[in-house]
Amino acid sequence: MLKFYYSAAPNPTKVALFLEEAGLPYEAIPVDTRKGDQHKPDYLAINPNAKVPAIVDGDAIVFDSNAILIYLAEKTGKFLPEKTDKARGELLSWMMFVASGVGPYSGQAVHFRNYAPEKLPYAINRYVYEAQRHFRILDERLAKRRYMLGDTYTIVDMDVWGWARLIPNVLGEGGWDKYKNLKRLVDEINTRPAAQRAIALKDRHKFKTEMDKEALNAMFGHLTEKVA
Ligand SMILES: N[C@@H](CCC(=O)N[C@@H](CS)C(=O)NCC(=O)O)C(=O)O
Repeated sequence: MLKFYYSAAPNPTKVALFLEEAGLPYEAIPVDTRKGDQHKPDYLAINPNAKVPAIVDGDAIVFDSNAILIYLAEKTGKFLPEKTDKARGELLSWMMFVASGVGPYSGQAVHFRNYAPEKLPYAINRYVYEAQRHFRILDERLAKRRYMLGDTYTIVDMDVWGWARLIPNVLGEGGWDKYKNLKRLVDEINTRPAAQRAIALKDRHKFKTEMDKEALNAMFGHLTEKVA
């Protein structure tokens, strides 16, 4: 059975959404990143980047949420747009936009707003600005179509949902104010039973919730190693 290495964080949750939507049987294996499970040799053999999610599907190992979504969609033939060059171009472009923009900038905005030991106005402004800019581009696209690629619900919508559903955590209070179209998509996906099962998956295992010294050191290697 497909093994799904996960935590309650946004990137694993979008993969959980796909698995639930597609009805694929899977074994959910917790990786408690606040306890440092991501750095254990057994897990590093699956994902050398020491992050979740990852999957093991027979002899295929896939890490990075965006790669996993593309892999699973192509393997099952589900949640893909029509088979045209135009649609494939849009699919890949928006998947990479989320992978290289929405995810990293949202993650850094959360980091500098909530976890950095010093409140650095320059860093907070840069990452919140960039996160906002990326969400605005998604919102503008969704002003003209129901889903990211048109009339069909695809992995791009799942990818977008992963971080967009956490906009208040990323941007702070009032975070949703400027993104009505994006909110419409997130609200619609939230009502899907598969999304509710994906969000509830974390309750199957007891993950550490405290962000104490052990958790900070496990997740933020730079705290214990000065390189610059
Ligand atoms: N590009 C990767 C990013 C993965 C990532 O940053 N995962 C976070 C959870 S959302 C994680 O594992 N954090 C624990 C850590 O950094 O130690 C993806 O999309 O899967």
